[in-house]
Amino acid sequence: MQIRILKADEPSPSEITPEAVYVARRRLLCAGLSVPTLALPAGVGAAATAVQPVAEDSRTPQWLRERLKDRRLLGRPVSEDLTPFDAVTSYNNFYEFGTGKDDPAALGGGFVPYPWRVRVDGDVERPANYLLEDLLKGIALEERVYRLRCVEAWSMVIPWVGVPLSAVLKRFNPGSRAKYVAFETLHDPDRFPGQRSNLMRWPYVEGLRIDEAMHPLTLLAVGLYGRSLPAQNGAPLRLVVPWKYGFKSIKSIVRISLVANQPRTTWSSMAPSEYGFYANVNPDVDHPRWSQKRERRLPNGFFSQNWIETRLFNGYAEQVASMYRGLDLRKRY
Ligand SMILES: Nc1nc2c(c(=O)[nH]1)N[C@H]1C(S)=C(S)[C@@H](COP(=O)(O)O)O[C@H]1N2
Ligand SMILES: [Mo]
Repeated sequence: MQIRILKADEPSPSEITPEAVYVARRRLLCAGLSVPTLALPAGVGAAATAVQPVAEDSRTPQWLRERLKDRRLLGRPVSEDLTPFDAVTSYNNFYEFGTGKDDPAALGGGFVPYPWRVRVDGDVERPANYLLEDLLKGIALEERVYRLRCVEAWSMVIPWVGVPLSAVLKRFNPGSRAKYVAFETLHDPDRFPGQRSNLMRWPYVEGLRIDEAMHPLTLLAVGLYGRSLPAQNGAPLRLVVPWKYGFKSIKSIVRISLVANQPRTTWSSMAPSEYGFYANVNPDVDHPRWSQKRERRLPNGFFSQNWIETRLFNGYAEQVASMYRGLDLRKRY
């Protein structure tokens, strides 16, 4: 594993590693993990954190196990506690496995996501189908802790493992017509029982403006808690856009297209009066049927729920607000 120097566009040191986590990490290191010690800039001394990896799935291929072991550790962008692995993997939205929160965990067990191919096309060099391992070749995996805020007003804090989407896109030299990036989930009703219903138009699709896609916070995740993505979290490849409502973070991606026009997206096309294309987290714009001022941070307590204030851009305003200077923040987009 490696420790990386934080760049200017990454979280400020003030947001980094509470001491307990740092101490836990020291313990982890003393327990035998070898980490090269690098000189870190002043104030970032305790920046790198490691989560204790959760046991890997026996079907995860060797190439991914190796890559996950080599993940780079970043400073924690959030100081809140991590949502426990059990909650992250048992309370999910993934309608391809059913609409209940526990359906994805219950029905995802048989889903084997390897080998996996992703089509990259549109205004790019070398449009083609790529094996996941080839798509990621040469791009360092990073561990990144992000808040995930669902439009339904619950949230989690998740240690993802992935690569910046920008690093993948840059390999394809997007042309000047590439103004948006469109994403598609696998459409395979044999493997996704939810797709046997016509609840929505399959496959699930999502999109970003090109500057959002190239933003350093935007991640293509292949793992969480130091292991490969469980099926219910979007194995083997999903988007994570931490300043937007969770539905933008499309799961089980098989196609990435660089396109000229704003692509259709699943939720904004199903209910345009409730969900916009941008879907930036905003406590001042309520959903027509509920308030967005607060969110329920999972896991629930035994007798209580943990309600906290929702923050503009999910707390990432410092990093992303400049992309939306022209937008009126009192409106839904
Ligand atoms: N393909 C697909 N992607 C999806 C969804 C879905 O139903 N299908 N649900 C979205 C919603 S509403 C949320 S909140 C997040 C949930 O991610 P998680 O289950 O890993 O917490 O996934 C998003 N990505
Ligand atoms: Mo969501």
